[in-house]
Amino acid sequence: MIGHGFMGAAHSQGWRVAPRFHDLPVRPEMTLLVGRSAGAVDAAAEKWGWQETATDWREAIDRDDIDVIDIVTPGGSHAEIAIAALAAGKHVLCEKPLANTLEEAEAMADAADRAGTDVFAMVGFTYRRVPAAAFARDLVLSGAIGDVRQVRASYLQDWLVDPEAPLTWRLKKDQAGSGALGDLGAHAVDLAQFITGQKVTGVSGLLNTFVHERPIPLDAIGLGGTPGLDRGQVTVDDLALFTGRFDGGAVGSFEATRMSTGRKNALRLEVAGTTGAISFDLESMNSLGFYDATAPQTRQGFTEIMVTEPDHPYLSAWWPAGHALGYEHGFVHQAKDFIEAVSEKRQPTPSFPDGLQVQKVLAGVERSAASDSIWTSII
Ligand code: 4PW
Repeated sequence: MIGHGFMGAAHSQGWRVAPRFHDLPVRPEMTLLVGRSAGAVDAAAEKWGWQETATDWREAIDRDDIDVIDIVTPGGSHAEIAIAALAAGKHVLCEKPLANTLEEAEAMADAADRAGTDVFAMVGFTYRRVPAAAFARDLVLSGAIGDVRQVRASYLQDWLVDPEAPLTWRLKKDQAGSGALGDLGAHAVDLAQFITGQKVTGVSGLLNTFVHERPIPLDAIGLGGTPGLDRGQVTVDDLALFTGRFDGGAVGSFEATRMSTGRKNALRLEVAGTTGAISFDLESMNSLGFYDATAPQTRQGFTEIMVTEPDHPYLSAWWPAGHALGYEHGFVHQAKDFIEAVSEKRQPTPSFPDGLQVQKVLAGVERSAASDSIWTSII
């Protein structure tokens, strides 16, 4: 695994726990953890259970005993590492968004294609693996809400409300590609497409930055860090708002921000169809709202389905009915799905072309937001 920040901790949990709860065809060995600072990577490896460490990612690519490269670095290095790994015949799991730019994402999808039919690459849109989200897709694709007409998707967090929150890499375009758009909006787009089975074909967008300068951090802790005395420029969006059309005829609205006061990790999706609707909220991730418009009128209303039954997606491996799961289980399911697909020589999803398609949506929003011709001023 290359990188050992917040996502490094989450992915480590995935690799470690997946073979202990799920019956997998092979058991992953957590061989090598790579990070630029020797002290920090050693400490992370000790804490999360990696056998060895290195300070140069090329060491992982060069080793014959490593089959999978997991990339959890900031987006600016995804393309270089993934392309080198695929050229060396390694399977790749890469954190989202796939890359910082459309060009990089295209090069990554090409590299995955060139790697041949026995080498696989997947992008880490983990929330697909939350059981309630996977169940929402099952419901929608089985026709339980009829034809999908409307999608309302938002991903709201609030860790950047404070203007003194430090200028971490997620606020720098060269490292993160974009702000809330790529960090959170990418998840909303992937989840909307996954649950509806439809692809976004066009967008109209607005991006806004509320706080233009922040303290440069002295260290990195989770999503934040300790603010220092020097200040630097924020070079990404704080808020992305956009509408989109889907290839199956649906129309959607999307909102992504890390400045929505009071919302901590609210990835929400409401899908309205001709005979019903579903409503998902990551902050209540063990349940799913379902409305059945074909039920007798006197009994209609959104029902809260507890998605904690063994017959719900992923849940047969866990606890008795009603015993809830949490954030990290998505990463366990991601590791499970990746290991199963790769060892059975099947393409795991979402593939790099799937990641590229989301990147096209992000790039479209940026183009639209920068274009005066789409914005209609009324004053
Ligand atoms: O899944 C989310 C990420 O894409 C997490 O909640 C945090 O926000 C970390 O990065 C983004």
